[in-house]
Amino acid sequence: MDNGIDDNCDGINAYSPQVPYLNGPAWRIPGRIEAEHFDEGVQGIAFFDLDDGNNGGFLRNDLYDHVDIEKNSESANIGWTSKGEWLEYTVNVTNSGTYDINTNLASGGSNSRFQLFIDGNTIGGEINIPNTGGIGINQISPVPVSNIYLSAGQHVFRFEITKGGGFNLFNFDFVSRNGSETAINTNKNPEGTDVVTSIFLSPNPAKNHLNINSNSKINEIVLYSLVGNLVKQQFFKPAFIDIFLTVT
Ligand SMILES: [Ca+2]
Ligand SMILES: [Ca+2]
Ligand SMILES: [Ca+2]
Ligand SMILES: [Ca+2]
Repeated sequence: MDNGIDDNCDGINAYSPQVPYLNGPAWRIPGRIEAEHFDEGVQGIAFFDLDDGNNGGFLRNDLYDHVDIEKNSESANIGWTSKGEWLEYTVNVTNSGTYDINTNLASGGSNSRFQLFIDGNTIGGEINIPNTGGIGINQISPVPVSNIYLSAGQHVFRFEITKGGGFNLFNFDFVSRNGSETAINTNKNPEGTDVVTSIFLSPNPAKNHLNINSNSKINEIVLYSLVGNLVKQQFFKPAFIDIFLTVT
């Protein structure tokens, strides 16, 4: 007889669902996802890390948090990376279309590989990680996976290390190849509070000059061309700014 009670539930190992970081909204695509803002959940559900505890001791330090996160001079990154480890991010693709995914990482060697997934399906092939000159924040380089079709709506994006390790992982940029658009992103800083950013670009699209203004502090601008090539990356002292960029 079905009494409505699951006999297998002992009431101790509470089911921990996979939800976006800090129970917030899914990360918007196109846009940037910080690597350390992987989903809430437990080992094997939202992430997999090979050793117990957070070796970097930053940001996420509950008993069940095993991913290794370290503070850096700008925000935070995943460190102590190894083959077999993976991270998942619940994302919301605003428009169906073709995207480039730049994985921004820093590596002192060239013996590592990663694979990206959407909803458990591989996207692109396994990608070789180049030697970017070291694992520091000044040695970050984008590793592209290009021309990926993503359908609109909510999905789970996964980054998985399939060979090697020892690199530092900073963030992912999802760049639409369907045209430039004004980005409005809600991000969270390492302390978990919301940073709402509205970016206004004019003209849009731009050819030689681009005006950028924002309603919150900006410390980095990354510009891509309509075909997804990196045009310019510039760091600023965090400030409320109006920027006039000359793109050559
Ligand atoms: Ca999962
Ligand atoms: Ca760990
Ligand atoms: Ca690790
Ligand atoms: Ca980061």
